[in-house]
Parts: sequence; structure tokens; C-alpha cells
Amino acid sequence: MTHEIAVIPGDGIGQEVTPAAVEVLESLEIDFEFHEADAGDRVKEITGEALPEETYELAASADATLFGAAGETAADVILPLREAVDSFVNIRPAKAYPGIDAVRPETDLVFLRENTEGVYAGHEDRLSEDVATLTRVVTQSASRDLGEFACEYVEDGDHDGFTIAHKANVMRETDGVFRDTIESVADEQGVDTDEVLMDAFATKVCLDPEQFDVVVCPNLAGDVLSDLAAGLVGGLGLLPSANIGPERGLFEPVHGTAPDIAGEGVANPAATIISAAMLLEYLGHDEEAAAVQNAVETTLENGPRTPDLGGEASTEDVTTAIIDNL
Ligand code: GGG
Repeated sequence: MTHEIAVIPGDGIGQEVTPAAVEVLESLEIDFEFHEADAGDRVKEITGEALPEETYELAASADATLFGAAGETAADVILPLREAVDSFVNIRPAKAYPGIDAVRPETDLVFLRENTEGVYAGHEDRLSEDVATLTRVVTQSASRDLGEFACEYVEDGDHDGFTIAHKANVMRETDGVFRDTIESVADEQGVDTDEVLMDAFATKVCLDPEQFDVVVCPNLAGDVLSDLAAGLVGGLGLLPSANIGPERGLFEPVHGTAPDIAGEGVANPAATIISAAMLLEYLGHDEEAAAVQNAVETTLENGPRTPDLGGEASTEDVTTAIIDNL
């Protein structure tokens, strides 16, 4: 069976790390057909549109999508692409690896980020020169979808339960709905949960990350807290993600376009290649997914490494080493 894969490199280092991940996928004995499409700042400059209709349609019809990075046009690219695959959850593992200089080498977390609403729902207004507003949307239905996914995720992965990070002591209605709905889903399913205020979480995770395992967050909090965790494990170049929907998925590194190093050929491809491993697992190729993950871990431990991890290697050197280690 051939898997149809949409490949959308986007902007900046997305143009460098996405082909690296495709190279790794191509080195496997799996039947893929790759369909590349454009999106982002460059396309907008040329066509006036950051996300061409054909790119959206490709993501909406492919079995899975590999996405690179979005810059200034992130809201016009990432949000509709997540919608194209009907994604209600973004899985973001943040794990320290042997051999990598990490602030907290004991970190091993997974964020399950709500992916459709919260302050990301796009209800912003400019009422006057002085006043801008934003409406935060939280529904029981989206919280329930996330809660059900979280229960399944911890049961399948042999986790003890999950932590709900929220700020319901201040945002009583919105985060109240989020926390209460997810807690009641977990109760129905017999899954253990605890809760933490998200600001307290930011301190606690820095001091002692081992007290957390699977952390379920509202949309923006999941984005911010996973970037914080990236700082604990050695940088954003190590964090992959999977946007999961009922029938398709979109896989992307957590990092953005990194304009400071874009075009130099030294971007760390690890996050995108681990995202490709998540794509493999999603498509049912568990053995190959584990092999790619192991090859990345071996390469991180033994080198070569890109400059963000203290090395001098290029994106291509690291990609070749990962393929050799497969
Ligand atoms: N590859 C992910 C990417 O482009 N990140 C930049 C960004 O703005 N991310 C916001 C988000 O993930 O919601």
C-alpha cells in the first residue's frame, strides 16, 4: 500500500529540515509517494496568499503531512493546516537525550495541547487605536475530545495518568470548562488525573521535571510550556510534534523558521526527523518508527551535532549519520 504524503517545507529552516526528514523516510523500505506544496511568507510575497488552496487541499486529502516551519504568516498557515487535517490535539514530547547538554537531563514529558480553540480561535478585534480585544473560546466538546484522547494515550502508553495544567482560579469559566470536562472524562474512564496551575507548573517543571509525565494543556499554554521544556532538554531543535485528527495527521517540529541561521545549512534536523518517526508510528509502521527514533538518539549521543548542540556539523552531515545509523 502506498502512503500519500504531503510535504510542506514552509519558510526559513523549514526548507532545510523538511527535505532531511524526507531523505530519512525515503531510505526506508516503505512505499511513499511525496507531494510537495508551498506555503508561508515567500509564497505570500509572490501570490498574495500564504496558504494556496491546492496546499490546503493536499493536506486535507493526504494520508499524512510533513510540515516545516512558518514565520510571519504562522496564523495564516499553521492554523488552517491543522484545521485541514481536523486536528484536535498536538502531541509534543519533550525528552532529554544522553550526550546532549541539558539543564534538566531527567526531563521526559509529553504535552497534549488542545489544538482548535482557546486564544488561538482567532476572534480578535481592534476597537480603536487604543483598544484591541480577543475572545477566548473553550467548549465542552473540544475539551471532551482532548480528554478522551488523553485517556487513550496514557492507557496505550502505560502512563499512570495525566496532569491538567490550567488557570481556572482566574479564568473561571473558560479554564473551568476545560479542567472540569477533562476531569469528568477521566473519571468516567477510570484514569487518574491531577491538576496544576499553569504558572506554578512553569516553576515546578524547571525545579523538578520528574514530578510530571503527561501534561494536558489549553492551546496557547501548550505552545508556551512546551517551548519552556525545550529549554530544559537542550533546545528547540529537539522537540517534535504530531497534530492528530480522526483520519489524518500533520507532523512538524515545534521550532519556527530560525531566520538567524536560515540558508546556512546548519539547522538541526532532529526535531523534524523525530516528527517523521511519529508519522511512521501514526501510519502503523511501529518498527520503522522505533528504528528512526533510535538512529536519531544514537546520532545525538555520538555526533555529529549541529551548532545549536555545540557541534560544527551541517544539516546534511547529521542527516547522513542518522541514515547510516538506521
Ligand atoms: N513548525 C512549527 C512552527 O512553524 N512554529 C512556529 C510557530 O509560530 N508556532 C506556533 C504554534 O505551533 O502554534
